[in-house]
Amino acid sequence: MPTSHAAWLPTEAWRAIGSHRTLITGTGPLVDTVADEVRAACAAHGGSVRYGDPSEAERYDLELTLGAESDRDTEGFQVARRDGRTTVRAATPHGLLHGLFHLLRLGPDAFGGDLPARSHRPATRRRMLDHWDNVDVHPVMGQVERGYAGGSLFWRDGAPRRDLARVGAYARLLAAAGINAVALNNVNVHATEARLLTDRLDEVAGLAGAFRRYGIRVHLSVTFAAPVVLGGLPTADPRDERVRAWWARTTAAVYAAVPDFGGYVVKADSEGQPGPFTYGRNHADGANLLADALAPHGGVVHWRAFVYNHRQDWRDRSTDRARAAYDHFAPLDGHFRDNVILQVKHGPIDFQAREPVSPVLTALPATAVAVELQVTQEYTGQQRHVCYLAPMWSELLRGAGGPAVAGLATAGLVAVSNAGDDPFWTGHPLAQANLYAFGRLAWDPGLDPVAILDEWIGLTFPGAPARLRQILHDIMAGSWRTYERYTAPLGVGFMVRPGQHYGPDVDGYEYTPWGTYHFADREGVGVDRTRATGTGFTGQYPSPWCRVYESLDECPDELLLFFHHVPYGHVLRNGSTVIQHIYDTHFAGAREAAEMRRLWEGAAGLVAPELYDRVRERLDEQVRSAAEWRDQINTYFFRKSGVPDAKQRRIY
Ligand code: GCW
Repeated sequence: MPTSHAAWLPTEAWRAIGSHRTLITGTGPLVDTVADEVRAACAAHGGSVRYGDPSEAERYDLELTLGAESDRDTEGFQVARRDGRTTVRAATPHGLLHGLFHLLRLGPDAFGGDLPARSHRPATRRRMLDHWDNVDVHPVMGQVERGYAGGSLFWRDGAPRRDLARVGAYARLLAAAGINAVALNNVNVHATEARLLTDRLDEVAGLAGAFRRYGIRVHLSVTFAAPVVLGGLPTADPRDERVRAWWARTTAAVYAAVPDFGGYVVKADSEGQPGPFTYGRNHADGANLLADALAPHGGVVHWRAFVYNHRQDWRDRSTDRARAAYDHFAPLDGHFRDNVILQVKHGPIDFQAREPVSPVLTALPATAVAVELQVTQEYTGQQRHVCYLAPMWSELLRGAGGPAVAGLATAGLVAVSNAGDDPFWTGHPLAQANLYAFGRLAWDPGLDPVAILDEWIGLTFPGAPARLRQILHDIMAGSWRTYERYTAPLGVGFMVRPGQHYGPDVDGYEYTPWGTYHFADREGVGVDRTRATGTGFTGQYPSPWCRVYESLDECPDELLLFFHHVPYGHVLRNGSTVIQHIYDTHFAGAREAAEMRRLWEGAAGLVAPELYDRVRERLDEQVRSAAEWRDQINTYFFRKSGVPDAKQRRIY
């Protein structure tokens, strides 16, 4: 395997820590990890480290101390600097590790003027990445479903990869971003992958060892049909005693092999995966079955709420995919065990560049909820386009134009990973920032996404001239908005090539069973989801959002076509008509993509040539693709509406 890029942990980023004298007190495997990190930093930058009792004669610039904070169950830590000495105190080894990475982010500021004592702790307990990695190469989806960064870090062609060093390096990057849980395999669990739970458990144990060194617990995606396909039982009915006993036994064996195992992830009754509906049971019955097996060991089940009819008749206007999660799960609130975490995609459809917040999140006060984001850029340019997603996530978390997700994700944040065996980890080198930013926002949803970007730039390109930092900032900060401008307009979504989900195909999904339609005709476009005349989806929101989204006057422009079918001449809140807005944003978006490429030329000679070339090559594709999007979308709507562009630009 080629050596991989250092991402946000290059040796140079450790200069401040590595050039001072550090004392580490505490014991345990994770404290050893902390000590190893500081030792490596000192070896590179000339500092010194003492691990254990302080020596009388020495004076330390930095003290990392375990066991001096009262709050024993968090991963928190406290940082202060006084009288020329920086101190990090934590009650748990996990806290100490996070404290070390906090100092790394501070850089020289960790050793400058006084810092008043400040406590830090994560907003949520579980900050998790889901891998959609397959063990076997799937005939359609490949080694990693929706993976745009090469192969899997864990498996190749049906066999485990032996390179645990690379997994260890990955774990280290994740820990430095604040992530503490990883689900190893795809939620679509095929035949070989199902066996990770039983006879291939040693592979899980091996990976768990590599992640454990950085305080990360592993989880496994399992198939609901496991008692049948692995256990040879005639049924997987959650009420059947044999099934319950099988799960209890199998789970005990998992914990015998991996004592700190995190739990299961389940996609049930969804896109062809088996589930409790087969047995006339509901999703609380299904989730509780696994929860009961995990409970004695302290494990959790992440039960996905991505349940909808993917065999819908496009002629049927009464079925609305957006309603599905709420319709299935809101009635079950209060019926789940404490160790069930309902894992809900942030939007009601499927990781589009713009969606409202999923209303089911607001309807589960008695259920532990995790919100699922997609770091892998399935619908946002597949890591061929620069699309820095943290501003979108931050809007969702803070509640700009919708309910604030941060307060609803009571049990954590989960995201689909964008990493693979690519030398840059993420295919597009700049897509590393999405992985980093997800971890940082999961730790603290209140962080400013642009500040996170600058932090990532600072760590990844330490010592870079200000000019390079500015170029990266200018290319990336607004790139999600740019992507939104040249793709599907005003929240309507899904105008992508079916199956692969890359590039424009306006009617690609329009007459399919997938429930993702835009209903454009010669008069107008958009999905009427109102209570008054549409599918009634707006009624799933609590006040004030049920009113805001229902009302043409109040609905945010960005979401207009998600909630309403309007004539092309409809005037937006921003003063433009819908059709003119489509033209204007598409010309602007494609122009901005070209501007990104122009800006990148200024980075020549300022970054490693391989990185420069990789980014340039992808920007070429982004510029091409953005122009294609612009022309197909504009032409389509011009032909449908017959309304010319007020600025008379070229439309085909
Ligand atoms: O967005 C869709 C993807 C599928 C994926 C599914 C899911 C893993 O196209 O590839 O399957 O979502 O989230 O389960």
